[in-house]
Amino acid sequence: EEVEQTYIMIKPDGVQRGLVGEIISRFERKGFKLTGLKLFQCPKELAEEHYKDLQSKPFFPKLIDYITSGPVVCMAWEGVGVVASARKLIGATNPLNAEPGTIRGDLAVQTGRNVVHGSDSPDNGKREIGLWFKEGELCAWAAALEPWLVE
Ligand code: DAT
Ligand code: MG
Repeated sequence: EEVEQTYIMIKPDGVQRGLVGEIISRFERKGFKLTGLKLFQCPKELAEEHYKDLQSKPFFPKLIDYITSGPVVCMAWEGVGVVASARKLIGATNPLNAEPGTIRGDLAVQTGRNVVHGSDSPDNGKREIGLWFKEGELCAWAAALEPWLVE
């Protein structure tokens, strides 16, 4: 298994509903390392760049309105296999199909209000962290508990 980075974002509904602590806790307790964190009002251009692969979808304008409708919490997380593991912690895109125990399965009901984003590949993890964070906003740090999490 490789050490990877993923971009996780609590969407405006997660912030408005007071789920920030709950969501961050799930990644912390799993054993991943937080390397970037900020509350941020996303400009339209950045939302469009982030979701550019979905540009042709009929729901694209609504998606951009949703993501820019209030502050989001931007996070970079690092760890062994973190990209796929974070996707499992988050659950299926449609919260009604997401398993109980996942963030979307426990905390959301609709695709258009699915509270959290997670990168879908290590390459997109790097791309998205580069998109949402400036140099100097990320913090490389040695986690004292690491030997208790990774052999
Ligand atoms: P995910 O967020 O699980 O990676 P995705 O990358 O396919 O899902 O889509 C990005 C976001 O776009 C998703 O979180 C919510 C929205 N979306 C996707 N499919 C949709 C649909 N069929 N109707 C409305 N919104 C949709
Ligand atoms: Mg996606």
